[in-house]
Amino acid sequence: MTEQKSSNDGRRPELGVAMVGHAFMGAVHSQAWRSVARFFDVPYTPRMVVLGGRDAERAARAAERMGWEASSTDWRELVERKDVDLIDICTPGDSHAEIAIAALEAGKHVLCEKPLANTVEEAERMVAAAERARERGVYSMVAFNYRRVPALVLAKRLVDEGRLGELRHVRATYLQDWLADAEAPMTWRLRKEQAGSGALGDIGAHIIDAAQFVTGQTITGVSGLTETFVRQRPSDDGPEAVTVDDCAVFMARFSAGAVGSFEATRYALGRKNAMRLELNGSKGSLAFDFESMNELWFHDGEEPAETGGFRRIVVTEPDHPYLEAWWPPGHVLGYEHTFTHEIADLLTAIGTGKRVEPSFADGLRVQHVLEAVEQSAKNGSMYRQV
Ligand code: SOE
Repeated sequence: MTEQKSSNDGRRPELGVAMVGHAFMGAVHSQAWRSVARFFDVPYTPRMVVLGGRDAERAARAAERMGWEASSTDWRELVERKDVDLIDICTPGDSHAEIAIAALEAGKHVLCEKPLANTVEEAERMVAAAERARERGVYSMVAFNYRRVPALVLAKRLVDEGRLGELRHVRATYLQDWLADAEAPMTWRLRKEQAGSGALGDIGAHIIDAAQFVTGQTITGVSGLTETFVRQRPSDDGPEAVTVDDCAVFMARFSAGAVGSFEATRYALGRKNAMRLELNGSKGSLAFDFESMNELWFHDGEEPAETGGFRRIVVTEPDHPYLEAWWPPGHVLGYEHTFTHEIADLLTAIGTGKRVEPSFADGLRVQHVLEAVEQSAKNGSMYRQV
């Protein structure tokens, strides 16, 4: 449990944070650690103690740029530090299990980027460690940040209130195009041993978790296919084989009867970060596109046809989720705000002892779906129970 420390603003104790990894996720998590206590009434003031990275000079530069007090090249040292209470894991998936389990066993809270792990086996070990740690008041969360998009929290609220009636269709796509150029160089995200899978685990994981979160239903079976369009790419040592999927397309059954269609790709030329979700129910429909993340489209099937149709809700009112902490109506939020929201909820959970989601168990549930899609794809899209 985090011992009370002198706070730098006198009002609340500090929580020492160490972050491992300083690429895109490290940068956006750093923005969240810097801003969370200035916009949300959280029980701790985060102290950005140390940033971990593999290369000493690059880690030192990143620490300076992102606002960390120090840097280190040994994550094991961070896990043992007495002035660190929480480990934030922003590394490729092949190190999530080792770092998270060591941190939890050292009594540190853990925030781990998605997907939770590269395999179900690793995720199961992480869940076991998280459950043991939870009994000692040590908390953990997996960073499916799209659960903290105000429009998707509003969507979940409308589903939970029954405004869509019985859900029939879930249509989820995550469309990017950063690999559409066959000459784009090799990256860790294209190596199975580092990333676990390609578009499926990287961005497919997001729409699997978001669909389960908004609908409140879990995926119980899938039938899917994957494809790798560009099978080798330039690397420092010459052409290197791509060992993961470039896209994944699958159908799904949900636990309360809805049927789903999912697509995750890095080749949707012209689509930059189009994470989209549409739900059709017996009484209404919802549609969301992250590229217009402050808007939710709602069709109220109970509205007379004369004035019916999808209407655009601009999700920036003070009583919309999280918005009270930010700007006046119409002054929209961005991608980085969702990370501040998730860290605010994690700090609140640590301070109040309330359960926080998505838990590592939620991350394991996603891992099971990912594995089922890969197994289905390997067996001629044969239907696989999750
Ligand atoms: C992939 O390019 C990626 O960075 C994902 O890894 C993130 O989780 C997503 O939020 C944005 O796209």
